[in-house]
Amino acid sequence: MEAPPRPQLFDFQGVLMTKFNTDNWENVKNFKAKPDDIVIATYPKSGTTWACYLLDRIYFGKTHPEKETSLPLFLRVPYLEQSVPGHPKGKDLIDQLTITPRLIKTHLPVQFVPETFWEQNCKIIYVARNPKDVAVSHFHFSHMSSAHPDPGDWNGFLQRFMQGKMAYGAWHEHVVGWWEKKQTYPNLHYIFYEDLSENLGRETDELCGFLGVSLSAEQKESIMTAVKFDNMKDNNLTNFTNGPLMNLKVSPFMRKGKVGDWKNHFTVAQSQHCDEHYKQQIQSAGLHFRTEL
Ligand code: PPS
Repeated sequence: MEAPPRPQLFDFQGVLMTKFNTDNWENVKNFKAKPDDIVIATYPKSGTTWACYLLDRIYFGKTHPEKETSLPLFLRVPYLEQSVPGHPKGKDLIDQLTITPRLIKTHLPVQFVPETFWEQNCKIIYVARNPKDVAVSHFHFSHMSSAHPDPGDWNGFLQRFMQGKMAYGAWHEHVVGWWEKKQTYPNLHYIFYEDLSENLGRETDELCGFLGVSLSAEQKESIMTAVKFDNMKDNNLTNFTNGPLMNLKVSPFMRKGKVGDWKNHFTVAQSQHCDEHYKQQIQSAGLHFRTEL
């Protein structure tokens, strides 16, 4: 089937979205969570897939090896609000899952999360990444994925990114909204991509503490190997081979996987402008992002 044309952004209840994430809204809004569902929430391009695979390996590395050899990660950890013509809807994929816990991916800003997840007190893992690397990753992704409007040139893209003219709205509103939610919702574990990059073992231990899971040394070792960038890049079940609306020949999904790749794209002026732009909003929320390790 031919890919549908690139979508437009439109104002959806005060946030810019595309129809590929809102067309199934009534069903998403009325979704019925189970108390042991686990949600992985992020602003796009912040390490979602990495966290999804980490969770998948923590829960199913030993007990469901057959899933590993047959189903790609995007079917094992469905994308709740995804609704793309010719592809199964995320919500329906979740309903078809027979495993426990169900792992659910979303990019929704916190105010759009279906009530059911709060009512069921579900565990939620939020991954945040610094805005410069997110912008670069998003720029390349928007070239290869027709799920987003055409990115145009880098400078224009960066300006629109800083203005919040992206699907799911402004980066800073997303990371701050979820950060504020964490202050009142204890079942939310907030992780930084940069911390995962710096020390995956330490972050996995903290994550397992939050989840109430204990791993043997052998299990942990095998998970650490599986979720390494190079291994996920070579793994057709995690590298989005046959991912919806993607052309991996334009740019691989598993592109660089680094902290600081922004230095290869930003001019000095763009970098200063970006730092200034986000400083106020982020600092006043008590958040801090590292842009290099
Ligand atoms: S999406 O489309 O929003 O779900 O994308 P998302 O998975 O959030 O982000 C994609 C970026 O994450 C990088 N990535 C990783 N980095 C380090 N280690 C591992 N294992 C890993 N897996 C994915 C991926 O390469 C994208 O970042 P860039 O900077 O483009 O390489």
